[in-house]
Amino acid sequence: MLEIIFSRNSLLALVVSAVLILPAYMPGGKKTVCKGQTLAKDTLPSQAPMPAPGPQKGGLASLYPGDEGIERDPRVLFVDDFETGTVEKIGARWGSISKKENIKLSNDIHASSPGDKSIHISKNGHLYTHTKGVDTIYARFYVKFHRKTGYVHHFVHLVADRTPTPWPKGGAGETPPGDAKFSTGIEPTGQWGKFPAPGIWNFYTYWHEMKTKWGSVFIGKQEPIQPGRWYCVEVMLKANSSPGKADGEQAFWVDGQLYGRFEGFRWRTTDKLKINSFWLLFYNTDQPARHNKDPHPESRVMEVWFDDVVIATEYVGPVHGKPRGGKKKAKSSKSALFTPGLLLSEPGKVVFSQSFEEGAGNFKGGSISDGGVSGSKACAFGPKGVWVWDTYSVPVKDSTTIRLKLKSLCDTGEVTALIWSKKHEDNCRYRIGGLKRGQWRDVEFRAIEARVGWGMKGPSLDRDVLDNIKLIFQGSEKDRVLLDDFEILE
Ligand SMILES: [Ca+2]
Repeated sequence: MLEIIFSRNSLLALVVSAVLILPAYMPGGKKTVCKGQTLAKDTLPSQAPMPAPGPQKGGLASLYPGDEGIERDPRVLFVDDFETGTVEKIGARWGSISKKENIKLSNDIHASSPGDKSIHISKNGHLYTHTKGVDTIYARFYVKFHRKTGYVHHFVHLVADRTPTPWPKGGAGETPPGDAKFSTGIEPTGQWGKFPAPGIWNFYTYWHEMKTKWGSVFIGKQEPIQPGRWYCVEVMLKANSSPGKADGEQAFWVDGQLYGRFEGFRWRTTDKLKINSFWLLFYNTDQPARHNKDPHPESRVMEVWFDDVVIATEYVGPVHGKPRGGKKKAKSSKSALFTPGLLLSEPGKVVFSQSFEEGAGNFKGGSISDGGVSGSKACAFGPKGVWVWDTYSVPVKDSTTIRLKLKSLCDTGEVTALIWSKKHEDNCRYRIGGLKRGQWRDVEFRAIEARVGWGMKGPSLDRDVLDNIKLIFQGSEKDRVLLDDFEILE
């Protein structure tokens, strides 16, 4: 999954973002300004069960010495202290792990650690998980880079994803639609060789109003990260309060000190888009060594340790004090994606289906053929496609789902679904990739994932009516793809 990462080409982005958005935190400014205080009060839920401790009071962690029991606080969304289970079990509860062979448990722990273990990633790897969708999120984690670390390509991300999948989606060099996705990464950057590896912390951010397709960079306090030293890092991402308002924010703290705060973002165009994904990512290529003119990239050791991840709707802060009962283990969280319907409403009942046993029905352009699923009949179609019109009519909601099975009988690996939108007077598209010759592929997508434009960056079918579909592919006239078990669910 790691090949689908963003790619940094951000000199231009840096210049653009530095001009357009001034950081609220000015290096060298008075520390007593501490806007974080106001921030925490502003985001306090009116029925908070306990007073919300802002950064000045040590955060949620100050209520739970040694983080003991912090996972039971209703404001806490996800906890992992890496004290429980093997790497495989950790990957299973997060929902997605990549390059498992590079990930190990370690006895290297930070000075305030209430436990015995951390997690260690060498070269490349990730853990990816989901929380309940929220409008404001804080993610605190401990991190240490190897004392011989080089520059890092991509690092830890927070993501708002309208249609979350267990794995991180691609998006390198693509501006995400404002109703579908935004993300921010807290990353070390060498700033083109200005700082020794791994550099200083910065945000690397993708949203629909970013000024270049490679995202934007936001620099906070320019204090070089020391290799071989544990840090407590905390990231806040706050969505804009309504689609028309540019009052979104992002901020980060290092060892409890505010290092950067940035305001004025219209992150999203619908409040149906929530922050719901956390990506503990360590991604390395040889590109950052080149960009930072590292004279000795061969001597670098690309390794990192993480520990004590706490994700909450309020400021968490560094681990405070010791657990009452000595060493402790948290009850580790599980991905919110394991709770059906929590992040995305489940598909409703089947409102239309066609299995081609009694002929093509209202499907045009194809021909009935043997070789369907489990010895049944299927519909074979060529590059010009197969289509069905005015046979069903379904108001599009988040739950509206299209299911079908495809088998390529030729070399084409991709079929495009075209759905005509009366609202937009244009085709909405959804690309179905990864087809392998001679293999059935189960396809399921949401109607709201189909979008106008070749790049699928235009408006979606949201609140439209789904009453047609056409499947096409690129190939020669003789090429065929089989379609079977087509279904529309409410
Ligand atoms: Ca631990």
